[in-house]
Amino acid sequence: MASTTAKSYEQRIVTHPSPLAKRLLKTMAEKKTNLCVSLDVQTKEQLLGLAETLGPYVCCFKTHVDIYSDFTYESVVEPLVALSQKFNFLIFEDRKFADIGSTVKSQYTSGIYQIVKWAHITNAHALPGPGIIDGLYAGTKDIADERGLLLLAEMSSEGSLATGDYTVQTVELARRNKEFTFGFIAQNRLGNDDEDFIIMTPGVGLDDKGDGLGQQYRTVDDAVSGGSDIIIVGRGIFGKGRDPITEAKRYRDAGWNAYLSRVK
Ligand code: 5BU
Repeated sequence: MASTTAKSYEQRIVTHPSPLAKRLLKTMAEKKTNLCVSLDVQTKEQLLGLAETLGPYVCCFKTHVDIYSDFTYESVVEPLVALSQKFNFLIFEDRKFADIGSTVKSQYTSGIYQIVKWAHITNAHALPGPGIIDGLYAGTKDIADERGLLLLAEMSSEGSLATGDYTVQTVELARRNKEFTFGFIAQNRLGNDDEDFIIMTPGVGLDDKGDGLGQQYRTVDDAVSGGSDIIIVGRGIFGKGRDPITEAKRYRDAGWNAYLSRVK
């Protein structure tokens, strides 16, 4: 087993090059959870309701801010940020930026969402090349709080083109700015042991194999033993007929036990 994967979250806090990653690892160690819940719901009432109920069980909530039908900055972002302080979780806007540096800088900082102001973490495709990292990093210039970027190195969906050499080159790109680019959305451990990239993994589900639209689910044990540091779960927790608190505890326990087995 690679030595990074065998290091505890506490050990990794000390040496990690990214201030945001240090904060995330500290949150995980304190709350004993490596669960990130993906809040893919339709309204702000559902979003804030889940954030309030599930706040104690997660290290992080992931949002798609452009899918809430009644979005306003004041009624969505401000209460979500207040909840993140109340329950000590980070916010990850799954924006998947994919344009030239100058454009992504504007998309990150302005418009109605102003993502950089409130999302501790965001992500980007490597497709456009190094300028996308430089542009997003430039967008953090006036922000006092920690900010971090994940590159999409692999995807969970069937037939994804982010494989092989594309994944290898994405890892190479992340090495450009390790204070900001602290890890990957991926299905496997990536990078060298001493680089300690954080791997966040979607496509995790204990009861389903897929969603009929290309999503593919792996078990928690499979993801974490393969090198995932944080499991991302959406419908497995709040899908139809499920009790979100029961399921969040189940995924949190499964994720934490899988992590403990890895660091043993
Ligand atoms: P689900 O309900 O657990 O299937 O939701 C998964 C979430 O993770 C959803 O918000 C996707 O947009 C997101 N996702 C993914 O499923 N697979 C990927 O490779 C990436 C993101 Br990148």
